[in-house]
Amino acid sequence: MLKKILSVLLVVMLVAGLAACGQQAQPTGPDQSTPTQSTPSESTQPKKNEGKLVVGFAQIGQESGWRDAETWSILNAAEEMGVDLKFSDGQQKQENQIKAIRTFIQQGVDVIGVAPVVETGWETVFKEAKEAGIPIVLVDRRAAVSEDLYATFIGSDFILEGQNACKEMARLLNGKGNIVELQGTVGASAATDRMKGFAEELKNYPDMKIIASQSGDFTRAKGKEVMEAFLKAYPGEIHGVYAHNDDMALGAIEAIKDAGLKPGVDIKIVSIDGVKAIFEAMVAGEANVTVECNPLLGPQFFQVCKDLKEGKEVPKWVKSEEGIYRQETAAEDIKNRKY
Ligand code: GZL
Repeated sequence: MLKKILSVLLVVMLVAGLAACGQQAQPTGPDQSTPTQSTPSESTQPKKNEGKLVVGFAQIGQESGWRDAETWSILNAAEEMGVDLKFSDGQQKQENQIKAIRTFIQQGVDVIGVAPVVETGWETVFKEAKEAGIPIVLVDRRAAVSEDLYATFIGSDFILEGQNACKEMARLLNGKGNIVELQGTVGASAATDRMKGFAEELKNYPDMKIIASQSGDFTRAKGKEVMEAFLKAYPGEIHGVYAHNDDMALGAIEAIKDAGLKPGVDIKIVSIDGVKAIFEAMVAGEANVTVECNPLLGPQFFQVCKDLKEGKEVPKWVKSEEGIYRQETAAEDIKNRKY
């Protein structure tokens, strides 16, 4: 539903020619509110950004419910905190994000935020931002650049998320069984480190093993497609699914049901994010665990931007605090979920 509203809004805004750089997104929030934001074109660029904080944000795209929640949080926080936000939707392409960053540099924003779709390929454009005296803030994903090219990383400990997912899978399988892994976008820090963390922890369970791994690109559709292939390749041999995000797990659940099996029972499902749809699946008994990855980073992001504009020191990593949610308490937990 959120996706449908988002796409309609996107079309409306594109027709209205509001695209400043890349596509603009205006999703409604978890409470279905639609935060508005000014995306002034070049001509209205503030001279020296007196007083008002002017921030450019190069978002990845709209690939998952988690991403939509993060976008909503950033748009909503900009409105609540009086930030002049220039927002670009990269449609999951690095070249669009790089283009947007160059536009923000020309516009003379105070701070540039980016959620790097992949870890590599940022050196040149980050150096351009540094030469222009504009700090870069990494939001929710890391970039493989030297520390002097970004002010801070605001996001989760993906290795810990992978370790926790493995511990939960071991609890569900009593430490014994075959697991298939649905990996996130190839080259994305969230995928690389969630894979690393799970594999590290797996060494403690000699009777549990990953029999197949493949990228589902963090999307529900690809997650279903990959799971269909796994079920054909390993009939009756799969005991658990480890998905790097809930959207791919939801796709896998569809595939398992289409194959006449019971997800959450015949095949245990452990994923990461904590979006509402996975809580609904857990309430229905079709998923077992979600390891939370907090997308509501808007307020933290703009507080860091304000601190940077005022010349304050910021830590190199602003870590998100997150929990682990299980089927047993999902009916209660779902009442308090914000996204
Ligand atoms: C994590 C974020 C990941 C989510 C996915 O910080 O980058 O990207 O886990 C999203 O749902 O697509």
